[in-house]
Amino acid sequence: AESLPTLLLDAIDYLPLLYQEQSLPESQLQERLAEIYREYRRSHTYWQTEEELVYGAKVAWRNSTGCIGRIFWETFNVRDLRHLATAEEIFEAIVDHLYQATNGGNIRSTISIFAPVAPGQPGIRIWNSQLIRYAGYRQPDGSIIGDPEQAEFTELCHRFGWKAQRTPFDVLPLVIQMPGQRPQWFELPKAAVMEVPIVHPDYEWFAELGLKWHALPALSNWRLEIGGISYSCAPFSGWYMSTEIGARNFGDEQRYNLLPAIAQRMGLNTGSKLSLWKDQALVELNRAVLHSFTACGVKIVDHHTASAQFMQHWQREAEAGRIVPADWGRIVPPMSASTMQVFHQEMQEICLKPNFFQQPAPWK
Ligand code: NRG
Repeated sequence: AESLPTLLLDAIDYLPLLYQEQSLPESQLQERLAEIYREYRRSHTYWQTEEELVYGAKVAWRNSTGCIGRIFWETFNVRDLRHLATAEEIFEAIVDHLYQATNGGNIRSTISIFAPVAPGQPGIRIWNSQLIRYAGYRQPDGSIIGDPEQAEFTELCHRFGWKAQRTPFDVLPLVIQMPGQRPQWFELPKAAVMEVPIVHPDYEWFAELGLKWHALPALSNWRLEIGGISYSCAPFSGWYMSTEIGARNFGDEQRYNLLPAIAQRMGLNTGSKLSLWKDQALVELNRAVLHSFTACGVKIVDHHTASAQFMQHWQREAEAGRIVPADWGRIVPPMSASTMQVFHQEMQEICLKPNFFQQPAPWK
């Protein structure tokens, strides 16, 4: 027998999963597969139904081994935007995504899915790694103002003609590239980007550090794959776990690197590693993030609650007869690890589909 192309094999994998988990009639499954096969012979691809798309996005989240928040996978708000044809239209839909998903602070997990990759062509791409990110500016002396993680992308934006303010928290423009065209950049409207000024519940001086962070984590460079079809432009967002900001974005030496400044203001003995000044500063920084988001009415989860929710998800999935594929190193939060149940849980990193996959940077 002739071997089937990967796209069809993946469709033959996904469709029965959809029909079984959603209790759709078996007779219709055979009919749909036959239809997909005929369409494939004509066009080397097939157009998914809205039902196939929506459930596929939810299962892709469920299969994301690095995500601790997967208990909410069924509540994913999936926006079918496959009909949009220009960068301008996509930009407007993304601004709309920001408003809908932020929802005045009561964040709703949301994904916006744009047209799939056509056979033999490049797909639509958003060049930003996240819809909202702060610029990083390399100084002549080698130091960086802003987020060092964004220094390379910030330089690209400059070359496109973007004019920067050079504060530590300048929101980067959105860069959208349609297949076979040059990338276009757009400034996000201020009102669409909710931000939280960081203050501390006990330390008044904390506000003087002038820190803030955006409310919405919105990943924009992953490829969504459902039933063999690739969506190279499918930005999605949920809400933050506090350590993402307090431990990593603010604490990492290669990011905002704030622990030394905070320890100094706290009067800790930074001259001795065994004073555990970094650990103490880390706790206060994370308390500040949780306090500030909560005070502003912006949804956020602490790492202890997230861990408990993940274990509950683990149990629920077991009851449904499924395992939870998981990457231990990405699930276990970056502080106080052993105080959480996830630390003591053995995990299996298995790649199931539908899923989100990394794709090469479009400028490389
Ligand atoms: N650590 C990154 C965001 C990664 C995804 N995290 C989420 N996703 N919470 C950061 O910006 O700090 N989400 O879809 O909610």
